[in-house]
Amino acid sequence: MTTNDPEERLHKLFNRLTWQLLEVTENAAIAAARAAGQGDKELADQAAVDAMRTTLNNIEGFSTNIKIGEGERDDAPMLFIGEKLGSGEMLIDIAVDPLENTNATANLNSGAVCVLAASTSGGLVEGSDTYMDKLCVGKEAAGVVDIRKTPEENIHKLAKALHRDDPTELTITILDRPRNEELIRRVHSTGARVRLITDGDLMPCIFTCFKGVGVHAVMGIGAAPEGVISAAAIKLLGGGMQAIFKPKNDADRDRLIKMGINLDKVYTQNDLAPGENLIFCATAVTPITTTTKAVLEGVSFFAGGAKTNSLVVSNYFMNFVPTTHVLDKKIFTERKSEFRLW
Ligand code: VTB
Repeated sequence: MTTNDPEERLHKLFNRLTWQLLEVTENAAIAAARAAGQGDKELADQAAVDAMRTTLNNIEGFSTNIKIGEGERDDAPMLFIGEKLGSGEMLIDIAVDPLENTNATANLNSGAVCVLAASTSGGLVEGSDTYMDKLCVGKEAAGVVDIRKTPEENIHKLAKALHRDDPTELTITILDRPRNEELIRRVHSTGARVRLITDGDLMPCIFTCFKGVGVHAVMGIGAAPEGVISAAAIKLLGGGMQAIFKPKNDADRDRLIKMGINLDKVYTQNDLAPGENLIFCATAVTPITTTTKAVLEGVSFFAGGAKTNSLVVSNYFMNFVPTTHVLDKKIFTERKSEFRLW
């Protein structure tokens, strides 16, 4: 059925694109999971990058422009900024982290995810693979906290916004890095509970938008590509993000300025992901957990196939999506009777 209503047409196109992009992160997660547990993070990263590139190249109806890609910072395999994939008519911008948390993948620990955000052209901020100071909170605290204020002040404001008498029931996720040490100390001083993570601040940023998962805020300096990707999801989910770009050296500073980044500005989710139509897809490679929950199960293989679990959010759709992939039809058909849903 065709329609001439532009809004309805866009809705239909974006619904189709959402499922197509889900396939991109699903395929990347399956590829990364196969290469996982070898103690080799590059191997898993390369597998995810290759799967993403192939799937993006084959998307029908769209071509994609990589606006922000991960990997420059640590010379890892990557989808390059400016890389164009596919040959469809409609141009889509993509911010991508083919494999977020390669360390966890290498040793089959929890917290690894294949993730991307997409928008109609111009809807995602272009930025080099640099650092970013982040403050992410859910809806109630979105207009209340201020990244320019002290951590102590923000924690107390957060507690009040979440109707807690004091901060001891709050859980604040922070990347365990020397650059965040001072912040960690100051958050501890408020009595708030700190969840220190070794890698992977992207999904916790998004979980601040969900109730009941024990992620009340993410604070501290992490990577910028992850920041832009999480901004898209936070905008779609109605949470609040504040971010300041933190160049790693003078050359990086110059490059960011040339790209139009204002280093004094506090960027919100709306600045980082200004697009009106956005899509976010994340497929877990290994389980994605918070302090209280396993939010997404990782990839599991069975004879003839694999199961994946994803979080998909767009202007028109939001859900956790479990998928069973038949990868070898012959084996799957022969062994179907043994197949279990979990
Ligand atoms: C984080 C985290 C990533 O990089 O952004 C972190 O989310 C920050 O960079 O999983 P450094 O490791 O350079 O401090 C990762 O840990 C890896 O990209």
